[in-house]
Amino acid sequence: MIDYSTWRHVFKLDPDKPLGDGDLEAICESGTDAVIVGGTLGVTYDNTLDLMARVRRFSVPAVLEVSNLSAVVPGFDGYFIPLVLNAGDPDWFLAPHVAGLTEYGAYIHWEEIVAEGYLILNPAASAARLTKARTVTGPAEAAAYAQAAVKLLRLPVFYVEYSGAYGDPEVVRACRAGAEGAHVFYGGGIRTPEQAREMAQIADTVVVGNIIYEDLKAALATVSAVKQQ
Ligand code: 1GP
Repeated sequence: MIDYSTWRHVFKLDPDKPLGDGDLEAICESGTDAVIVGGTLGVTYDNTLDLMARVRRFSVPAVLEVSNLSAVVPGFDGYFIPLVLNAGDPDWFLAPHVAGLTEYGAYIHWEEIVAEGYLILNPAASAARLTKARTVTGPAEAAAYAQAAVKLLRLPVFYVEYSGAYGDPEVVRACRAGAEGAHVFYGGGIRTPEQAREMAQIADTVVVGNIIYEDLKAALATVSAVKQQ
């Protein structure tokens, strides 16, 4: 069973984006608590397998955030399964999950699976466009989504997803309050130690993604910012 309860900082690596061996080593040996492999576009079995094999050379825990049924690669420590709570296209809420279970349901090691209530808050993010994510009107509605995920659906994880944009701390705080009892991940637009620290004061775990590919040094600086809190 993957234990994410103590994670404060994780890096999210996109199988579709190139990363040299030296940079990958720096990420995996940075002191981060885990590496999440995941992306929205261009994720394939081959590029996911390749990245997993490379991450596996290091001792950092590695999980796959499943976004594409054809790219479910065995060998990760765990599998995060997003349920996009504000998907405007209902097919994105549960249809892919049912399709996957129809095919592979008998082979799944359930102790490796973690369901995430996923709230997409940046309308410009690829995942928002793909799922036709509904606009969240403000903190009150964000809190309601969190309550729906945690209190109604009893999901163990709530993921506040601002992918590509730095989030509104008020909204994240509302999610934190609504998701009481669940583990809250925050991801989106973290580029500085200050931003990492700010979101780490609200969420249980902060996720750092894009900046890895733009400014590795800045990405690495987020680790100690979160850990020194
Ligand atoms: C993306 O939440 C992660 O799924 C991290 O977001 O890439 O904007 O850092 P960024």
